[in-house]
Amino acid sequence: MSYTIGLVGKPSVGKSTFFNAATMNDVPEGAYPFTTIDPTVGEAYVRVDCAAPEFGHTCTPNHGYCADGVRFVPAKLVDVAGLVPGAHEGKGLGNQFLTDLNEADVLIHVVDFTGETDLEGEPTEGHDPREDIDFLENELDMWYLDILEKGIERYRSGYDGDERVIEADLAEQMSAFGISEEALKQVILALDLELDPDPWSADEREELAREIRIRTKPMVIAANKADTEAAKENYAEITADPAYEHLTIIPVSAHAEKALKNGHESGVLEYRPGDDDFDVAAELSDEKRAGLEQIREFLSEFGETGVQRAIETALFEELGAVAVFPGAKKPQDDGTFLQDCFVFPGGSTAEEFAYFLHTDIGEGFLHAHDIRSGRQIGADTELDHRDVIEITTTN
Ligand SMILES: Nc1nc2c(ncn2[C@@H]2O[C@H](COP(=O)(O)OP(=O)(O)O)[C@@H](O)[C@H]2O)c(=O)[nH]1
Ligand SMILES: [Mg+2]
Repeated sequence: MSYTIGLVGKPSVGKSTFFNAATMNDVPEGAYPFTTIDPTVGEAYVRVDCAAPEFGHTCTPNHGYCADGVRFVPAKLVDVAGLVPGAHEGKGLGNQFLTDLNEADVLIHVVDFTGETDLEGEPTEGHDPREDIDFLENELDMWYLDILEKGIERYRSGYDGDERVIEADLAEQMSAFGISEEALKQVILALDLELDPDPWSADEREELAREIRIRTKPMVIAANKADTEAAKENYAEITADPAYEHLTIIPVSAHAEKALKNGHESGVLEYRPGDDDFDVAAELSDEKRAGLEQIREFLSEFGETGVQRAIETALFEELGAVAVFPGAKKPQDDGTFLQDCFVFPGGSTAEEFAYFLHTDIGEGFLHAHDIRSGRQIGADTELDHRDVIEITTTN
């Protein structure tokens, strides 16, 4: 299992640029956990400080790669094109769009913060990026509402005399969103609604759809093209707007990330994705040098291009995932060490981790060891980010 991150946004905001930048990499051939011929599906990475140096060894990753003590752990990235007004009604690429969205555990909404593309992605001036943010949220909410209404119909068309339970019918109808009956019940009650849809007004149904959407499709906003003055101004204004406080907005220059990765690949410079600086390794024309200096300024202002940060915020902050290394203290006889690093739901226990690794390991679970402290831990112990865990089984 691996998480899927969906890149969404109207046309011309920089989704493809972001996607290409994020999925270009240093990975040795054969080290991909998933290969695909679909050009809109690729392998991006989250950075995790490697645990191997703490044990005085070098890791040998099965997937992704390690660069100077930083593990780049794979995560699936999908370029979900086709967001147009009315996508939830099947307009544009409508249905494919919704299928792709369904599969995404978390979204990165790429927004053109320059205000120089309108809602259809055509050139304009002075467009407010807040409209794009609202637009996507509304589009998702309408999609959820459609399904919610179907769940209410399901409830109403149940046999007379048969005891209907609204949260059960909604959970069934919304199974693709992975929300449990209990969680649904809590959302309904938190909105002060009765556990019976008959008295729910149209506004209340919309509000409920929105709450369910917020819980099941977490998202971050990539404030793209932040390398331009217009985008910087909008970024400052929108992040100060209390109406947008509920969102995590990350300044991004997909362009800069792409340029640095291209430069790295062609040997012109040395750059590790997500770093706040790079080294120029070749003689360059004045023009190229000036371009790179602009990128350097961007990095010093924002700390990084934002591509890595957007991906990592999506998984670690919005989804609350953690990365754990299964492993032993020492390299194996064949020299391999800390080959794996898995990203999975935060709050998972040692036993759940065992099941995550393999059903046999889960079923045979005896106990586990926290390799760093040397302490034995029980089945119910919740694992922390960057734990190194060795599992002992009965078989
Ligand atoms: N200034 C600036 N332009 C960008 C950036 N990312 C993408 N663009 C430009 O925005 C336009 C649309 O980019 P593209 O990736 O094709 O957008 P998509 O339609 O959302 O996939 C292109 O002209 C890109 O060069 C960025 O970070 N900064
Ligand atoms: Mg594109």
